[in-house]
Amino acid sequence: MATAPQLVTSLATMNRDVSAWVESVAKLTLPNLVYWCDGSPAEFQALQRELIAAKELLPLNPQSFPGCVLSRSNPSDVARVEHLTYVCTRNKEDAGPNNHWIDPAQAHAQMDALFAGCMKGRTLYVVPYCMGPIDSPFSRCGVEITDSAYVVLNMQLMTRMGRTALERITLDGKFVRGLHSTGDLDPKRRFIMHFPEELSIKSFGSGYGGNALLGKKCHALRIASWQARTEGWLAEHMLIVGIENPEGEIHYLACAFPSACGKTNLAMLIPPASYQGWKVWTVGDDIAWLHPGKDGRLYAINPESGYFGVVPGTNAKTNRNAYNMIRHDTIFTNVGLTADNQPWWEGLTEGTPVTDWQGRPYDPVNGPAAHANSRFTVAATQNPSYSKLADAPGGVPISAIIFGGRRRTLAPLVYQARNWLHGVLVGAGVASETTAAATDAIGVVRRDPMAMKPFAGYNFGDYWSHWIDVGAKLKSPPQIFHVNWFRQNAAGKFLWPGFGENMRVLRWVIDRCKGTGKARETAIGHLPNSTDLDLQGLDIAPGALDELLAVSPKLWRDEFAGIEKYLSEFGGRVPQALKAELENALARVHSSQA
Ligand code: OXD
Ligand code: MN
Repeated sequence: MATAPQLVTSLATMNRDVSAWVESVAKLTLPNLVYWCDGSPAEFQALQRELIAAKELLPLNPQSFPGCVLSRSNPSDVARVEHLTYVCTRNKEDAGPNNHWIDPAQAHAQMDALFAGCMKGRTLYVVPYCMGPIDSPFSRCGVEITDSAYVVLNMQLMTRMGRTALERITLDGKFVRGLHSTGDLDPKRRFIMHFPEELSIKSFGSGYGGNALLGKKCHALRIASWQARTEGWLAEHMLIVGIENPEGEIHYLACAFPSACGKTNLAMLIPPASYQGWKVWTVGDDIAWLHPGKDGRLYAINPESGYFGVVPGTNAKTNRNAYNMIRHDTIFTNVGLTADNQPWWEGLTEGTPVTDWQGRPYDPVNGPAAHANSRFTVAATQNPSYSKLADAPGGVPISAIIFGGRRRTLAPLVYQARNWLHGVLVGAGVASETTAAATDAIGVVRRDPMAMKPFAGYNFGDYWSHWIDVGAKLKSPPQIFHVNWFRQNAAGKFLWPGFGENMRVLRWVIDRCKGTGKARETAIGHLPNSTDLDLQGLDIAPGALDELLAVSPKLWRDEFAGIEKYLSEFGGRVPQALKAELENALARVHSSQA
């Protein structure tokens, strides 16, 4: 482990609550050194140099990837661990069947036993951070204590971190306490525990992104969703993107897709060649905090300041913005290497891997060169499509919410919910084939309401009620849609080209929000006719669009029966209004012939 740069003492006396907590944690974990992070570029550089000297980071080719480094995680620690992630509420029902639960007292005892003495010989880093623009009333702060310098570097890119955050914590008088240690990386001693009633998190035994960068999934989704319910807003697993038309009008969309379904790609999409004068502006690629505004619209901020994106598949054709963005000052985790020390991953069209993500000579019999869940961490400001409003304290007004999933069959390319309540049902019914972002089986369809299955910090029944309540506060609520970029034909070929061409679907979405887009009404909602989508210059197989826009009543009857069964798991916590909406949806699909 690297030794830390010089101790910054001034921060240690800035906030008594934080200092007292740090002291008590140090007493438990027994570190060699306590280091308060100030978030300065000099600090980042010093820590990075130390990790390079300690061979924990490898510098990449300084000509082609200046400022870039490679981290190789322990091979048993490459993804989120949902089966080891808990929400510890006093009442089990409050965590709901959607979360693993342990009694908070027992959870604390179990975690504190793991933390006891775990930082001997290590440095304890104190990482004050702010989720959201530093001057936004919607932002919320936290402090992560960690013994991983890799985590510190990532937190510096992903959050507003250091001195300014600590100043804001002192003004707020409140912060989320996140305690993290990589421990000995033994998967048997790995747990991620959340205590929403106490606004605290304890994470032990993993150094990987979502388990260890506590500002991200643990705070900005699990704890924040709880905070949001008590305070009247929504914390969601959504990208935020602005689409500007040639007349200069911008519509902001918030899109919820399960992990590794292309949120980062959609957030920085490059429109097709025929879309002259259209621009895309990224506000966020993973998380949105949504607040009802005084004007009756819904406003969104991105609580993060960086991207922790999936690397494989990124190339100049699929996502030129991301491809350019990660060519400098980027932390790569678990990618392969070329002979001249450039990062390499599957989907890259140039270069040849000689070393795989575990540092072994590359041999295809061992699997891919880059792990399927290998990641880049990069500051959002490096994104060529970074929105000027990404730092706006009041956020951006949302015209549409778009849910989506990875479905080979059933879900059409796009459809629009009839109203907010129907949209909540569409969101609650989201299902998707699982990906490598978590350590479970891949490719299995599972229910993932609002793409929040791994991230909602409380009972989904209460969560849907809260969604309905937030909608009731909005005079001009966003329109709600569902998309599926992943539909396949009988031969298993994707029917829709995806990536930049998704712009055509977003255009229809925006036209619908403006009241100009045409649609047909079906049993599941409003769908475009093939002539209602802009297909100019699109090369698509004959008949593909008809298949993409088909609604099979038989399959949807089964789907709604599945949703009904799923909702019933939440018993009395499911809002009556949602049950009634489901009954209506079922009745519509039963009486539908087409
Ligand atoms: C992520 C995820 O890392 O959803 O964003 O797993
Ligand atoms: Mn995510």
